[in-house]
Amino acid sequence: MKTAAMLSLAMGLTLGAGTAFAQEITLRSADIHPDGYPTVDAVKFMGELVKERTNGRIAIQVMNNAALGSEKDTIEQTRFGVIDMNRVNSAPFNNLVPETVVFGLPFLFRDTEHMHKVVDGEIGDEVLTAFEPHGLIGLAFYDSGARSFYSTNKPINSLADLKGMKVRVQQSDLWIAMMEAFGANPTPMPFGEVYSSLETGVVDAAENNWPSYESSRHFEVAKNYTLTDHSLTPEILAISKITWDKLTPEDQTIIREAAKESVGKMRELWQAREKASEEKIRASGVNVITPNKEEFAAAMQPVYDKFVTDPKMKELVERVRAVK
Ligand code: BDP
Repeated sequence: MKTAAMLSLAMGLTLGAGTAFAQEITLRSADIHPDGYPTVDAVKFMGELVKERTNGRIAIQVMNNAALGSEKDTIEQTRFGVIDMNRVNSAPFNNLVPETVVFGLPFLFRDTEHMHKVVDGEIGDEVLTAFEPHGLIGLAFYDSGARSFYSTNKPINSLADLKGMKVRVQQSDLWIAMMEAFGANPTPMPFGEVYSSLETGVVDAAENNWPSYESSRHFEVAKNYTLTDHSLTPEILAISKITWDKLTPEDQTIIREAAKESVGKMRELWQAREKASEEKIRASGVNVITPNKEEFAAAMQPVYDKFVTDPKMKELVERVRAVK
């Protein structure tokens, strides 16, 4: 039988002080967001639950502020067990785990309540299970609000204004196709490069929710925010399968449950942050535009034609729509 010390070494994890109750396992969890962002605090909350329930044996160390790299890079490192856990938007997972595409489809969720019902139900569980063949265990979905466009010089008042605009998108074929269907010119890049790209004119626009638009300070350089609410794509919390397989079934259960319990906390934090970010942005004098959303939604058929082709995906979309 492995001793705790050997187990820790084998996992490449931090050793504790060596007493019976010392911390034996430290799971490093990546996030690109700054301190105080709801995703960061939700994983910290999960860490407290895990610590308590393992009598301090397992700790989660949130390495946020992109300390471990951009989302696409950290996903790879998590698959290879270099990083234990990762909180990432679903978009950078789209190419790797095709089932995640469904939650990013434009205007598919009617509202947040609909999205919650879907991700909390059996469809959500199926999508989380779909991570496993790719070296990851999906633990939970976190809220990410609705994404909308923000632009530097030219305000987006209608769909026609997006024509030919260089728009930053997340690194996902779905998102590239979405921007093309909007008539824009998509430029995929990591989140950390967006501020300077907006500032220097590498891109004319980007899109995100209120909290990210605010925390990244993109609102200082792109002062027109058009509330298209085109996608409610959630965040994903996943753990490396390599790390997972080294944990005991009991510890796996503790982690799974704590992740699920952090979802409620995250939703509370999210609601408050969304409101606070919106207030801050409006007070800063950003030109907030309420467009005719239907015009934007009507342009999305090519995205569905391209991504909702096989019977499995068609069925998934139908089932999402059927959730009342
Ligand atoms: C934010 C997500 C973050 C993404 C970012 C982006 O929380 O995970 O990296 O958008 O647009 O809303 O890249």
